[in-house]
Amino acid sequence: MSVVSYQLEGDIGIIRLNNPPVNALSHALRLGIQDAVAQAQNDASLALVLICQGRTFIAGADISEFGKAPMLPSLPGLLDIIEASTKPIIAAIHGTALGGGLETALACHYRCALSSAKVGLPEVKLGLLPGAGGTQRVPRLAGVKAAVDLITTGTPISATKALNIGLIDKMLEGDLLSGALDFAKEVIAQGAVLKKVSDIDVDKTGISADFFTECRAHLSKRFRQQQAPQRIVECIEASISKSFEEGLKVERRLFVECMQSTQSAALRHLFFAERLSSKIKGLAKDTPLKDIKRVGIIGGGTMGGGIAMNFVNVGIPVTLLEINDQALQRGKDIIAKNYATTVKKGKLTTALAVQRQALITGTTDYNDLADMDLVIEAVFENLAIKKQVFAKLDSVCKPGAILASNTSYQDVNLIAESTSRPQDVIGLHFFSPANVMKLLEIVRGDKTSEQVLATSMVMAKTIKKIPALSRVCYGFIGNRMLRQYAREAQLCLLEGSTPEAIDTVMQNFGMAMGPLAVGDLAGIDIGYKAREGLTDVEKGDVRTYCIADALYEMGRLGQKTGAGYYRYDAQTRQRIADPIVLEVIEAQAKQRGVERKAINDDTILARLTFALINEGFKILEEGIAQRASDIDVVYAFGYGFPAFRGGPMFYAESLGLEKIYQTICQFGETYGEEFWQPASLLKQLVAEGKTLTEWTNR
Ligand code: 3H9
Repeated sequence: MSVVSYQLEGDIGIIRLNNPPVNALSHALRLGIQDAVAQAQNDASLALVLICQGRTFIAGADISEFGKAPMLPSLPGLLDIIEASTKPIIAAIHGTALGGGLETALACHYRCALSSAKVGLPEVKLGLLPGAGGTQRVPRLAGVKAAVDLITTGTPISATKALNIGLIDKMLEGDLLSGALDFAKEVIAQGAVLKKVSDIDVDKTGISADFFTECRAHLSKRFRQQQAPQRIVECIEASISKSFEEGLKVERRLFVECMQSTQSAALRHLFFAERLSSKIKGLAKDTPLKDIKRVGIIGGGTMGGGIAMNFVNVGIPVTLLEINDQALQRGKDIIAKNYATTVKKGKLTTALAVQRQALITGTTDYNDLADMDLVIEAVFENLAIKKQVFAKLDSVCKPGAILASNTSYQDVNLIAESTSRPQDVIGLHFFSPANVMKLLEIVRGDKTSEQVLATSMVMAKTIKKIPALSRVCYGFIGNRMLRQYAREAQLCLLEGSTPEAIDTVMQNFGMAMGPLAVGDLAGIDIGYKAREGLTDVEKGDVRTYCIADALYEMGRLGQKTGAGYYRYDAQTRQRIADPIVLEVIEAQAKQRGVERKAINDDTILARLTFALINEGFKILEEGIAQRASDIDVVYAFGYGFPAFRGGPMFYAESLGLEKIYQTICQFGETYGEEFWQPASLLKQLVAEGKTLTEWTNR
């Protein structure tokens, strides 16, 4: 079936697009629209309606065509043709008109939309800018400030807002096609005027001389190191200082620059990685799913409470189990406090917050979990306790219920063994704060059934999480890699660096926070207590945790005690470098016979990131992760790795595997082979001259 059809209905020509799933502007679609517009110029039509079939209006340019040889007509070329039509074209929008989709609508002479529709220019999230006139047409319709806001945030807006700021002309309810046809008749009745956005002058009122300088400064803070937001400002600035045609030239030049940047390649990689991570290799698409209508959560602490919020936020009732009434009340209070914060921020109404909390039932009786479709255990991180909980669940839960552990480290296979139904046991590793963080690591036990796996993937999407599949190993994908990253942070401290130097390097790299500031936020006691359950061999080299242990023993547990790797101002919570910490580090170095020497920023960066990458390769070669891009998803959505670097594995590829391999070998000689053994897969790819992408697609 053709992706574009054209049909005359009375005196209105209807151009229908049908390119599932999201009507992306592929070459075939562009060609089809071009032909339809050409055909309409010579027929009896007086106006044209451009409408899409399926779930949405055009969601943008076809991202999978980026980086390939251009095929005519280009999108800007097509939009010139649309705007030059001798008959007015009316875009009829439903679903989401995004990126090149909205730009297509803006090149039409009129726009109508269902009130449920959204419009936006999300290119910035792909490291791009709207490259088909968006930066020149939005300021003409909506003004400069609204344009800066819409295009630099990339956040779609509602049809109501779009109507208010002038991006659409008419809001419709009910059947879109009949509403659009009526609107077309109105346009014809009023003389079929060709309203071209490019003819409008940009309104400069209220735009001060330093408006754009302030925008740039604000954006360089908000989107640290990202190039696209700055270039967007340059385009919008051109919209007021230059003609439409000249402005388009600026936009085109900067769009091409963005398109060729590593930042955009990284963000586009993550776009597809995010969608691929929910697909399980070897699992049939039609694997039957289980219904998840009621969820039980064991443990009402920060984690359990946060997990509960995810379900009630999408209308799934939760039964929260705690050890006694007091603990239960504490749990409910934490949830209430979280909701109160959301309401205070204006992100939720009080009524909705109350409605959601009403979906949570508290209990101290395991028998109340008998009817649950899914139970998630979020108790203390201790294998023996978890096994007891699962044995209990096995005795009370109905057959077929999914029994999940929110463990960060424990062996899901051992947990499963404490039940008579290991096929129903799975790891669902949420990240703190669980109601906010996007990532959900789904841990597949050796016996976890395909049905439980497939259901968990769908459930993750239902609660708006991004899932990534991991096999069982200590720490799974994320924390196993993090351990190596933390190892290098500790060794750098011991060998000559400081918390501030390390955190600054990693923040400048783009991490949301440096590793030591994260340690203070999470609590230094967490790692200490986790180590208590390990043998000396499992703990690893004492140099990798002696400083943390020393701080723990001094009662410096991080932010919660006002001191850890830093001191924290009691009022402002501002972190301050603390000379006592340096004394602790120096004392530990002396005790371990380590001579402290300055370590430069490049070395700190390489040591920390290459430790992550090397472990990522090991995780791949062992089959713990399904694919390299899943590791990137884990790090970008769960650990604050800068999205514009694409995740650790994409970053490795962009640096070149040979360079990483050579540096790791050299680190082995300098810092000890006990820490630096290149992963066999890395070694193999370098020897074969292959990239990670080639290996993934093998
Ligand atoms: C642009 O327009 C540049 C122009 O300014 C200038 C050009 C010169 N292309 O997200 P979903 C696929 S840049 C290709 O799961 P949802 C997606 O990979 C673009 N493929 O659905 C997935 O494939 P699969 C600006 C695309 O309902 C399937 O569609 N636009 C594209 O949760 C379903 O996607 C954007 O950035 C695309 N543009 O969400 C919008 N979009 O099934 C990007 C989607 O094989 N898209 N696919 O895994 C979105 O934000 C969401 O997909 C959308 C639907 C909200 C539309």
